Amino acid sequence: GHKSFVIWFTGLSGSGKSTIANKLDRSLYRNAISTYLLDGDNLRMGLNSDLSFKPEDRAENIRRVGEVARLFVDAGIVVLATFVSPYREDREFVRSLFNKDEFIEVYVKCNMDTLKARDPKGLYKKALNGEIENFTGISDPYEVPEDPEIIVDTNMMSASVCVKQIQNYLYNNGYL
Ligand code: GGZ
Repeated sequence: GHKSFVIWFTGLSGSGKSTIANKLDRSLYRNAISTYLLDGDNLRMGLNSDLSFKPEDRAENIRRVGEVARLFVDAGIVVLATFVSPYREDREFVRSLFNKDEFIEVYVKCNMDTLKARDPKGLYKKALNGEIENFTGISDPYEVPEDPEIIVDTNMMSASVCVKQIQNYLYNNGYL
């Protein structure tokens, strides 16, 4: 079998984390790799339904997801995790649960102007109108990753090209 690891996608709401992770997931599946996708939207409906978007609750959200990812990796599964995970300290905690070669941080980068223009769920509009508290990038900070393994820029590149970039990283570093 293959070795298991986590690909941790961090970036603002609407930056493209889920789209890229879903495409990558399908491509890994076609390569007979066992994967599991942990997503902010679905985890917050169940395991983390008690948590808000206040800083201490986001920290707890990310802590729990990190521990779940650890369990999946122990079970031999490749985890794709997509969380805004805006605070550096919380991401570093998750990283600390893994060996160096088990954790790949992908910063999904996108301009605020593009995010406001895309805004498929109308969240930026609401946040700008003050209808959503602690909205990342508007009324709450996003701490840009200092040394991520991969940066994909979704202003410049399609989701397919971003997936290709990640696949190249995995191939060049012996993950595939
Ligand atoms: C950021 C929020 C907020 C606030 C609701 N700030 O685009 P989406 O809708 O589907 O992705 C966002 C998701 C973020 O949940 P995470 O668990 O990934 O966040 S964190 O890692 O910070 O704990 C967005 C929606 O939830 N959403 N309110 N205030 N995103």
